[in-house]
Formats: sequence, C-alpha cells, structure tokens
Amino acid sequence: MQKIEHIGIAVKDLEKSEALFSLLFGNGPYKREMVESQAVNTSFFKNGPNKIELLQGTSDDSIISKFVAKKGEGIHHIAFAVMDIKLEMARLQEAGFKLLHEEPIPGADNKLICFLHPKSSNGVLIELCQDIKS
Ligand code: CMX
Repeated sequence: MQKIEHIGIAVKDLEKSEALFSLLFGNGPYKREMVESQAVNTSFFKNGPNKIELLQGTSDDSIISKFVAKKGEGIHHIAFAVMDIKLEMARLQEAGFKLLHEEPIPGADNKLICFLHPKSSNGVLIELCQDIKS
C-alpha cells in the first residue's frame, strides 16, 4: 500500500461543486470523466501533491446518489495507490477485509480498482488503485 491516491467526495450537483472547489484550490479540474459501470460523473482536481475526485451519480439508483440521499454530500471514499492490486487484494482478504470485487475492475482516471467494504474497515470505504500502464 503506497500513498493516498485521492479522496472521493460525493456531491449533488457536479457543476456547482466544480465551481466551489475551483474557488477553494484556485484552479479548475484537470479532468472530467463519466464511469458508466459505476453510474458516476467525476471531476478531478490536483492541489499540490493531493488529488480530489468529485462524484455525482448519473441516476437515482447509482451508489453515489443513494449515498447522498442517505448521508448527504461529503467524503465518500479514500483511495490508496498500490503497485500490484491483485497481490494487495489477496493480502487484504487473507487479513480479514471484505473485498467488494473478486477481480480488479476499470475505474476513472486510467486505474484498475477494487473497493473494500466499509463495514470491514472501521466505517471507511477504501479503494485500491493501480495505474493502467499504457
Ligand atoms: N462510506 C462509509 N460507509 C458507507 C458508505 C461509504 N461510502 N456507503 C455505504 N456505507 C454504509 C452505510 O451507511 C450502511 O451502514 P449501516 O448499515 O450502518 O446503515 C452500510 O454501508 C450499507 O450501506 P447501504 O446504503 O445499504 O449501501 P449498499 O450496501 O447498497 O452499498 C457499498 C454499500 C459500500 C457496498 C457500496 O457503496 C459499494 O459497492 N461501493 C463501492 C463502489 C463505489 O463506491 N462506487 C462509486 C464510486 C466509483 C468511483 O470512484 O469511480
């Protein structure tokens, strides 16, 4: 497990939140991406070494829309960069964490990802991400 790769923030209105975070950081997003498999629209900001992902659900039954309806806007997940996602998944499963996917899946911003269930990590939804080498 390497550094924090990004922090995901669930929002209701991506455009409004992009404007807000652009004011906060003093610069706009470097990337917008729709991840159809996750039913989300995303917007990525860099602030120094830190990366923030804003996420808005694309339908009422999207994971992000349901989260916002239940808990309100706010931090949704913390993503950690890993060198070898399959190795980390095996290690964490062995250690008792509940993986939400049996195999890594494609995520936003050119990554292979896997989530850990928040019930197995003190109420924090954790994402593992490995760069997809081009
Ligand atoms: N952080 C912490 N806890 C969370 C959570 C989150 N982001 N999302 C849900 N939970 C908690 C709920 O509060 C609930 O707890 P209680 O039982 O104590 O009320 C419990 O998990 C179950 O929640 P739920 O609302 O019934 O939701 P589901 O079981 O349908 O789904 C989860 C929860 C984690 C399995 C689902 O959100 C998931 O599969 N997440 C991984 C994929 C994902 O988040 N995709 C969107 C982002 C994609 C991207 O980054 O590109």
